[in-house]
Amino acid sequence: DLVPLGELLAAEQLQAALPPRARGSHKGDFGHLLVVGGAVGFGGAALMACEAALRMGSGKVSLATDAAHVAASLVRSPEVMARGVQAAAEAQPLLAQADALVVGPGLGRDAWGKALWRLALDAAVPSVLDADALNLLAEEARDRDDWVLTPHPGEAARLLGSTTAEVQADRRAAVLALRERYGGSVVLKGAGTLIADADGVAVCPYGNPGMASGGMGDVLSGVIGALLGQGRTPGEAARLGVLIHALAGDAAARAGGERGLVATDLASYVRVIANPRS
Ligand code: NPW
Ligand code: AMP
Ligand code: MG
Repeated sequence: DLVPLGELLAAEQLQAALPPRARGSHKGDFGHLLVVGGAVGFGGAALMACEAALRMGSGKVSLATDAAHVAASLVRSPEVMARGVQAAAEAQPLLAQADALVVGPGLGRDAWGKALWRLALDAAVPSVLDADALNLLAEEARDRDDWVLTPHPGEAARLLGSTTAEVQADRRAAVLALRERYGGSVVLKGAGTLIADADGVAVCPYGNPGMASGGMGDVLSGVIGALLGQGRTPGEAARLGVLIHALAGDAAARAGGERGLVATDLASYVRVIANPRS
């Protein structure tokens, strides 16, 4: 373990990467993100990705989800343009408007999820693939330069046809193997998240065990998707998104403790971290 894992991400990088907005900006300057996910029982995952994206500065956020979730989503987050899609083709007009996609939070792997997955991947829009979009990718491999894959160790194991223990035993080898096989930029989550992109491997030294609770990864996918929609390259979006998400988790833990930290606690801190002061 004397071999450096890769470049360490540093909080000091944020200020240069996140300058103040130009005074004459309008929402069209900050991208329209579409989140595709939320099978019955998992509507929260997709909605948390939407809310995180808004806090990361997306100009507009749309949600394509099971129709059962639309009313509740509007009550909780009226900023999100939530649409119920039964047949996957109903998502086509939404895909045509999007500058970036997040595909996968709570998507499921049944016929509905699979059909939406196919349509979204064929849209050739810069994308974050998370959760079930990764599980489906493991069943039907594809390779693209313009996506960010965000597996946790269990999803990474499915993508590599190995086990979680094998992934964790050599996380650097695993993240490089994922990038080799699937292209794009790859985020291997967990304590000491690794990012493999065209510039090599980066390590995130921030984040804390309070973040080991359901929905934290869904928030990360929204943060990275928002950055993709704002014109960042997949590598930039992955590195910056991981850094902001981890620092937001640390700020939330400082404020209220690690135990009992929940994913929706992060949103307001994402906003604070995304507006660094000089
Ligand atoms: P084990 O066995 O626990 O040790 P799954 P999921 C492993 C949605 N959600 N280090 C873990 O290992 C998601 O978006 C919806 C080591 C286990 O084997 C998905 O669509 C929510 N191992 C869907 O649910 C909130 C690790 O991975 C496996 C690890 C299923 O996603 C929750 C578990 O992963 C959730 O986000 C680590 N750091 N991390 C909602 N409110 O709507 C993971 N593992 O089987 O892919 O299940 O991640 O819960
Ligand atoms: P998911 O398993 O998809 O919900 O993703 C969990 C998110 O929380 C990822 O961004 C992880 O890196 C982060 N996370 C979970 N546990 C820890 C930990 N012990 N230290 C740092 N980050 C963590
Ligand atoms: Mg997840």
